[in-house]
Order: sequence, then structure tokens, then C-alpha cells
Amino acid sequence: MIDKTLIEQSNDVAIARLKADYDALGEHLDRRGIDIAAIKTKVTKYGIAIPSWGVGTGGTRFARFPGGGEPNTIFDKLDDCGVIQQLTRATPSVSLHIPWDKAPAADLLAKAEETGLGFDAMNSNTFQDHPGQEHSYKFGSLSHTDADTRQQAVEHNLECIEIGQAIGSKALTIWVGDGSNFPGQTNLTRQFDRYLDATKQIYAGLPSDWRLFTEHKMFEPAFYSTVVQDWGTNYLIATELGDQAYCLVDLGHHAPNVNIEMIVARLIRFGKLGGFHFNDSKYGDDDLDTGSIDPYRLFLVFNELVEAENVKGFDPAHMLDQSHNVTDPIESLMGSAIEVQRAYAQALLVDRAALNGFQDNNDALMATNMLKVGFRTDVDPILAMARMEQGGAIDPIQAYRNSGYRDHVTAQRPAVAGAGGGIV
Ligand SMILES: [Mn+2]
Repeated sequence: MIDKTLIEQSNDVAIARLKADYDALGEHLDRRGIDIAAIKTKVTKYGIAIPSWGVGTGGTRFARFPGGGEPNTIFDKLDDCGVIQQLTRATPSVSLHIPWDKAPAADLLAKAEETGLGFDAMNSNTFQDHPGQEHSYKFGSLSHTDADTRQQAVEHNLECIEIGQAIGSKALTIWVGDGSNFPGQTNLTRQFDRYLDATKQIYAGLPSDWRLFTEHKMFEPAFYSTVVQDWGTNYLIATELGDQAYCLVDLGHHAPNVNIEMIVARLIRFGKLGGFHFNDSKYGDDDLDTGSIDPYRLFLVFNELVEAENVKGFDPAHMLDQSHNVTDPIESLMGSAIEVQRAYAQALLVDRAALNGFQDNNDALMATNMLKVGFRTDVDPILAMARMEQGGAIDPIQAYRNSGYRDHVTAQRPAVAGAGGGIV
């Protein structure tokens, strides 16, 4: 973890400027009838989960270029996630991936306590083979033609629930790479039936206070057909399974130019939006830093979420899901958590009564301008003030660089040689 006095020193340099910027923005928002303190309170309460796999350096099909001081164990990963939370105060929980993060529950809980973190949704992994596993997932897992392979995948998911229960998690996220690479390779209907049958067995093992998230993805690793390929199929699954089953939307898992905010609105309307994997993309499942390519799309997603804030029982899970190939993962995750907060704060600034009026009067130009007014507002002072007041850093990336944390862990941790990957 980073020495508290280092954070205070870095804040001392920036605090006068921040206060001036915050006051100026407060005056500006006041003229728009918005209370800056109320927005700050909402931002303060907002949290997003870090994926445990995100703190390692990712890779592509072609290569992986390891970074210095990569985490070797789940305990190293929790240390890195603890630093992200310490500096941003926006990432209070970690989403574990099994079996990568398998460890005794008591040790996980002790480390979480030490690093100030909690545990978010559990993630199962049946998209690769693991040492000692009897049946291969080469041709699928929950939808495999072989009953014993499907059973093995079901049992793995049930084990994820069991591990999660011991550490205070309340959700399981299932993503499978099942599909086909050639027309005719599989019977599309029978494969989906096998998937549904297996997933129902997992659902039957879900504790009553848990949620099950299924994650759709258009293609990759299967390149002709994918079993859970889009939000429509995902909705069918969640509906077939029952009230505790919800759809998870990964921003990168759609065809280019798909209107994701509209998918979000539809799932909200029918009570099936379970949560998000935030990231950004230019072409496909690029897993780039959230808000790095299309921050307006991220804002439009949050516009739908803010619109639905008062819907009864509405509580989607927010997680990042990114692969960092050319940046320090800690820096990318800090920046991304702040981008998500930014989109949330900007969406809170939209005058919804005015927007509704323009919509009802078919004033397209003024309606779209209402959104732009929110998006164009520089909310940085709100985010920085919220961080600082909770003990975080006004400038997390500068404070992190000043701390020398990366050099420290590079000297301590043995180099990671593995191929990594497995980012979904
Ligand atoms: Mn994902």
C-alpha cells in the first residue's frame, strides 16, 4: 500500500487550485439550479468493481509483453487493487476469477480486510482447460455434446458459488466461449438446449440471496456462431432461468455501431439488467480503457442508468473488464474508474424535466442539446473533491508515480512468464 503521508503531500500541492475550481463549478451549477454538494455525495457513494485479472498485463493472440512487478498470486492482485482503491476511492471491491484466484477463504478475507476491499461477483472459467481436469473444453463446456463434460462445467460453476459464499460474494457471472467455427459444425438449436439445461442446473444451486449473470458476446473464440451471442439470446436465458437470473452487458461484446444504450434501456424496462463490464472498443472486443474511444457512448449508457435510478429493485453491478497491453494496469484501471464516475456525474447533470418536455414536444434539437449540456460540463473538480475528502488522491496517477509502487513490486515479485490472456 502507499504511505498516507505521500498522498497528503501530493494533495497539498493541488488543493488550493482544486478548491478554486470546485467553487467556480459550484457557482456555475447553482445558476443551472443544481446543488454541487448533492452531486458530489452521489459520486462519493458510487463504486465500481475491479476484475482481479485486470491488474496483470494482458496480451493478444500474437504476443504478450510482460510488465514489471506483475502480480503472481491473488494476494499480489489484491495488493494492487488495494492501491487503486486507496488512491481513487472509487473501487471498493474485486471480482474474482476461478480457478485463477483459488485460495483458502480465510486468507482471502484477511487480505481483503488488510487492503480495504470487498468481493464482488464470482467469475467461472470453462473457456480453457485447467491442470488435472478430466474433460476438455475444446469443443465447448455447458453446451458440449458430451454429458460428462457438461456436468464437469456445471460442477465448476457450483464450486464458484461455494467459494463466493465463503467470502461474501452475492453473484456469479457466467461467460462461455461455446459456439462453432464452421457452418454445419453444430446444430444451433440442440446446442442451445444443452446450454439451457446445464445452466438450469447451476441456477438450481444458487443461494436465495444471490444473482446469476449471463454475459453475451457476439464472437470469439468461436467465429461462425456463438451460443450466447447477443442480448436477445441473453434475455431468453435470463427469462427461462427465473427471477434471480439477469443479463450482463459487456460494452465490447457487440457489433460496431450497435446502440448499446438502447439495449440497456430495454433490459431495464423488463427487469433483466444485471450489470456491466465496462471497457471501450474501436472494432470488436478490444478491451481498451473505459472512455478512451467513445466517452459519449459511455455517457449515454449512464444517461439511461440515471433515468432508471428510482425504478424499484434496480441495482445493476458495475465492473471494469479490460486488457492492458501497453500501459501500467494500475494506472489504466484508476483512469477507467474515474471515467465511469465522470459519465455518471455528467448524466446526473442532465435536466430531466426539461428533457422530457422537449421529447414530448418533438423538439429533437433541444432534446439532444440537453444531453450535450450534461456531457460538456467538466466535472473533474467534483470527482477530485470526492476522492480527496475520502482520503484519496486529487491526482491519483501522479501520486502513484511519485510513490514508486511499481518499482517496489518489480524488485519484490518474480517475473510472470505465463501467456496470460483469458480476458472476456
Ligand atoms: Mn466481460
